[in-house]
Amino acid sequence: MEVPQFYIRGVLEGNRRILSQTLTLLESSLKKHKELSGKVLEGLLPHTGRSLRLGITGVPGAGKSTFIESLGLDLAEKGHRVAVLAVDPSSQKAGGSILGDKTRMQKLSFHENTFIRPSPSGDTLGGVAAKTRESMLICEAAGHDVILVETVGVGQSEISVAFMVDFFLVLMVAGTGDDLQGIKRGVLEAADAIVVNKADGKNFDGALQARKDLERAVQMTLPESRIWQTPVLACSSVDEKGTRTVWDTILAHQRLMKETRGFEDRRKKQALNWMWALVEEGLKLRLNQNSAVAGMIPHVSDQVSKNLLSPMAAAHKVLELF
Ligand SMILES: Nc1nc2c(ncn2[C@@H]2O[C@H](COP(=O)(O)OP(=O)(O)OP(=O)(O)O)[C@@H](O)[C@H]2O)c(=O)[nH]1
Ligand SMILES: [Mg+2]
Repeated sequence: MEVPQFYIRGVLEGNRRILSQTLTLLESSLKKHKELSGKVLEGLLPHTGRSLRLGITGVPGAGKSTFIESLGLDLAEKGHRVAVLAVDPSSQKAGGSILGDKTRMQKLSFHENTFIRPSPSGDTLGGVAAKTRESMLICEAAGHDVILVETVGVGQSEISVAFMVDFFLVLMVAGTGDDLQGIKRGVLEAADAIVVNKADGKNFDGALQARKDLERAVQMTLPESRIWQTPVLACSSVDEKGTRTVWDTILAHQRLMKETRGFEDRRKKQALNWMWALVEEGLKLRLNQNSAVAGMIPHVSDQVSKNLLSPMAAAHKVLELF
């Protein structure tokens, strides 16, 4: 096993092979790997933060990967260094498809300015999200200035991604009428833009109609007082340059956020939320590992289930021991 400096230097030099190795190290659950990756991350931290972090969510098949390939190629051609990461809760079980099928981003994966990393595996969504967040920092240290995070919008994963990016994009497809297609309120509130994809060929008219309907629905749902009014756009990820209007919108958002200090505030808030999430996770872990607590749990659980002890009193007992 190498020393931290090996990884730190390699990443800072933008060495792809070492960047990959560092991400693999980060994903390992072995204790010694965790310690090492912790040191590597600490060493890289001063070199992070200088990228635009973009999250893309949408139902399976909405075209997230195609969109990312199209936008990513366009940006890479302009000289940006693009990294693509994924949070895929389904990859823990069988059949997670995000970035699994490499052919979907073949062009992007061969470009010299890009780096693509499939979803890390993990026991919990929290674990996968944590690794994605740290992977993002490592990619930034390697000089990537645009990070695209793909997540499938089926559960909580999109919310954890929304909390780690500067711009959160919800990709939709036309076809289900004028409602918000089952987008959860939390997701809608977190969205910085909603994009109706596949606005091409025979879908074109339908997509434009869906865009209008969604716009109305968004206006009715979200308060007008926000600094940034979530726009609803339409695009085609298979047309050349079809994602450009979306990118222009992202840049306009970034300009506004930087003018109003919203950019820093958002990142600060995310960092603090992240810290507390880690504290909570750590506390739970320690609680579970505490032998005194473990010893009393069966008895206390039994009493609570038999109504001999109130849940509140039981919780106090457990916490007092800790
Ligand atoms: N016509 C058209 N087809 C598209 C467009 N974007 C994606 N597709 C097609 O839609 C299908 C699904 O696209 P993907 O990019 O794999 O979708 P995804 O959202 O990444 O799917 P998962 O990763 O499985 O959740 C593919 O057959 C794409 O070629 C588009 O803008 N127009
Ligand atoms: Mg995909």
